[in-house]
Amino acid sequence: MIVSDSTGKLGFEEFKYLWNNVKKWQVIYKRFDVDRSGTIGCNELPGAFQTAGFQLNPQLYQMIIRRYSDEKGEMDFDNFICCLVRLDAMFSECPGPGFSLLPHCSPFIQCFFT
Ligand SMILES: [Ca+2]
Repeated sequence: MIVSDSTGKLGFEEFKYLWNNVKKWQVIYKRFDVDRSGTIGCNELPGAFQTAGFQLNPQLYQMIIRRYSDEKGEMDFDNFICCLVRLDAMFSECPGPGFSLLPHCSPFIQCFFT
C-alpha cells in the first residue's frame, strides 16, 4: 500500500515509492503512446500495463477502460497514473502472480473499477 501507516498521511518513504513509480510509469506511457496522440488507446494499454508489471485478464482491461478512459477508449496521463497506483495497491494486497490466477480476488478487484 502507498499509505502504509495508520495515520492516513503520506510519509516520506511512501512518497519516495510513489514518486519512483510515477517516473517509471511516465517512461512507459511515452513509449507505448505509439501514435504520439498524447493518450494511451485501448490497443496500446495492454503492452503498457504488462511492461509496468501488471498481467491482467481481458475482463479487467474492459473494466479499466470503462472506468479510466474517455468515450473513444483513450486514457490520458493522469488517469493512467491513477489506475496504476490503484493496481499497485491491489497487487500488494492480493499476493500472487496475477489477477487472472486469483479468482477469489475478483469481487475485491471489481469494486475498485465499477
Ligand atoms: Ca496513443
